[in-house]
Amino acid sequence: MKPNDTIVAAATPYGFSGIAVVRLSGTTANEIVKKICQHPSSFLNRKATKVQLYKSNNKPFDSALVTFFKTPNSYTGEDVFEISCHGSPTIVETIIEEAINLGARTADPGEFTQRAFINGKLDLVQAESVAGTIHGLGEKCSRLNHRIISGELTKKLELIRKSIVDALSHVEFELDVSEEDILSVSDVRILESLSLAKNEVSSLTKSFKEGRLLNRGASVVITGPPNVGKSTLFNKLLNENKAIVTSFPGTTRDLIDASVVYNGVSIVFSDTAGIREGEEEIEMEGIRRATEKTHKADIVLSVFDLESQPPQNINKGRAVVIPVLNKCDLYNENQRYKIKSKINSCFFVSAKTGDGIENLKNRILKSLDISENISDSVFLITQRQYDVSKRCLLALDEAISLIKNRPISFELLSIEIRDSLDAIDRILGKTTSEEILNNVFSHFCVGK
Ligand SMILES: Nc1nc2c(ncn2[C@@H]2O[C@H](COP(=O)(O)OP(=O)(O)O)[C@@H](O)[C@H]2O)c(=O)[nH]1
Ligand SMILES: [Mg+2]
Repeated sequence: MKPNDTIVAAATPYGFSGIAVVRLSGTTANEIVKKICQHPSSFLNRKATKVQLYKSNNKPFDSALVTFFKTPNSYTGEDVFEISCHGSPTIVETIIEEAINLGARTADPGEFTQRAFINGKLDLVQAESVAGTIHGLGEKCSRLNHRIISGELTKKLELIRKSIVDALSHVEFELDVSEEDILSVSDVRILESLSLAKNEVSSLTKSFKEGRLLNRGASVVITGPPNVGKSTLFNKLLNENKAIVTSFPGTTRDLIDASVVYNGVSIVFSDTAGIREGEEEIEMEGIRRATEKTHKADIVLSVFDLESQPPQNINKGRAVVIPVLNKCDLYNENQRYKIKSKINSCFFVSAKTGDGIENLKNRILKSLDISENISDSVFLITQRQYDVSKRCLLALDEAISLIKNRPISFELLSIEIRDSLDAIDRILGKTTSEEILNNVFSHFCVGK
């Protein structure tokens, strides 16, 4: 159902800045902004107008620029106003307060984009990429989300949809006329269209591994016994002194996360409490969190030194484990050679001098297996897209095996094909439930 009220929110983050932008969208936005600006005439579409902002007691409180986007050619599809005021939290709050007094209400997270979706300005994969663009880090992430917002994933999904609809129309035809068990021309067409769709959906489903890494950043967890230099390595990899380093075992008790962009890819490093047994409660909680984080990581750097035990079987979930011998500035060739003969894949670094760090960074990037040239590929980027595309693939697989069996049950075939079609429509948000839609938009920030 189309909303008929007017929403207002700050489009820029809270704080002191050169300018801040307050955005309004809805049927009464025009009236509200005219009153706040005491602007008698209508605002010109897509033109910036210099105005004074007034409180309801007629006292001016700031000068601003108002830009008007007339329905339907606006972000939300409704009348939209962007008020660019001075970047002070008080001024932003006053504008929002005045707008509310004049009948607007504060927008929920993602509500502007939700309205854009309801009004058909973008589909659900495009909306998800709006969130990806804002929250993502790294050039590759921005470029991927930009391609999706521009409609490249949508185009791909529409082509798959077309193949499935083509197969379905032949099945419906066969349902009416076919009485033979021989392979008709139509059956060949059905199989061709379904196989085409299956190949495309299959490669999209596979693309999620890379899409997720690009969109959310890769998680690299640094783990190992206390005092082997995990925090020193963490700081070195980030190029800043974020974690506390001391010579006392058990210094790091909580998880510390920090992001860095390597080669256009965002990587979230986590420094963890060293794993050891029987320590006090706070440290034990740190160790529990470290273990949990390791299970969800993409890569685990399992750090040790010659004083500690080399890494044993780490319970690592899906992660790639890279054993890292730290403090190499203290060890000679012979000592390193001994380790290498035991753990072939071991990396030698000195977090203190920086030796081996570049190699380790390259190894991390290589383990993530992100293609060098992704400039024209589109990937699935959210778990939701991935789950639904797996369901689509399953239905297409079923349909293809049905058509290879004789006699063909066109009724069953039709059900499977409709399921796959429904999955495509769900990815695009054409038939997605209210609950899932709300969940998608609730992850946005307010004002987007
Ligand atoms: N010689 C040497 N000392 C290091 C190196 N990395 C860390 N250390 C020292 O080892 C001690 C423990 O370091 P820390 O990073 O707190 O270890 P964590 O407990 O594993 O986080 C500190 O005294 C560090 O200065 C290294 O590469 N070489
Ligand atoms: Mg530490």
